[in-house]
Amino acid sequence: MRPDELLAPRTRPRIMGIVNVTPDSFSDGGRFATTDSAIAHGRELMEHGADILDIGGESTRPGATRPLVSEELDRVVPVITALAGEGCAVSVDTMRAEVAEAAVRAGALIINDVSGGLADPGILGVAARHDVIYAAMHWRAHSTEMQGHAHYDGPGGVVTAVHDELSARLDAAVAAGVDLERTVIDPGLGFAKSSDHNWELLQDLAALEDLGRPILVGSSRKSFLGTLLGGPEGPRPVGEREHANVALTTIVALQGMWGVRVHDVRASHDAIRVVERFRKGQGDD
Ligand code: PMM
Repeated sequence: MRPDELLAPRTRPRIMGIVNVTPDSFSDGGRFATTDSAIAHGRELMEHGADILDIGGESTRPGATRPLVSEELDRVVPVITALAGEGCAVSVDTMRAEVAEAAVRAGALIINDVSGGLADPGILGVAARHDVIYAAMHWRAHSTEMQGHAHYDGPGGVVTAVHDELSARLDAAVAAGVDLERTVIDPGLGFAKSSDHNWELLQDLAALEDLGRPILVGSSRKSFLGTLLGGPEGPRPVGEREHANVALTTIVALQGMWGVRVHDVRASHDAIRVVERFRKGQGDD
């Protein structure tokens, strides 16, 4: 698979299946922490309909402490080597230039940088030097402090701020030599955002379209779904948010977005098939 094929227009969103090789991810922490279990999980997600496997070795859950670079490399590189070697389209979820470089050498086709180049600007140079896609997410600060940055007081609120800050990240990427045609943008649900901010962004994803780039959305198992579904006893637990996420996949697919980043690939794949069939109109099968 070439990067161009991953970006080519298509009638349904790409499914990016999440493979977190971390002991402490908020949603699946520890379950796929070993190389072998992560590879097996990646294969299973491909069978369930994933188009891309997003492999990450750093948890970005609120308050998480960062792993050493060497730890992150040890977690992701063997998994990427194995899965890319089997022909899977692999994305690396990292904010670090050194990890991105090693991941691309191991076969990753996408650098998924949740910081949009803010955490380690050298990552933009890595994307520029290699023939890969650079996915820039909206981000303001590392996990330990990000919720203190959830303020969007300017005109247009969170949607305008995310639009303008992503636009600036694309400018920075291009200035570093990244081909704009090889970029993807992501509103960064849950990153320096309150629940209401996430809903406002979901309601107005189309506002990001004038940046002219494919849009990736990651809502899977995030706490704003737990808040929505929770009751007096507290938020709905992480493992019981999937049905709500499938509803969001449906909404995102109906809006014609480029991709969804999800844990339960089969569930979102089913939703996307429903949207595709629904759109075909009567008379087709
Ligand atoms: N969310 C998480 C991690 N990486 N990458 C992109 N592009 N978009 C996201 O929304 C995103 C991401 C955090 O979720 P996880 O801990 O369940 O992987």
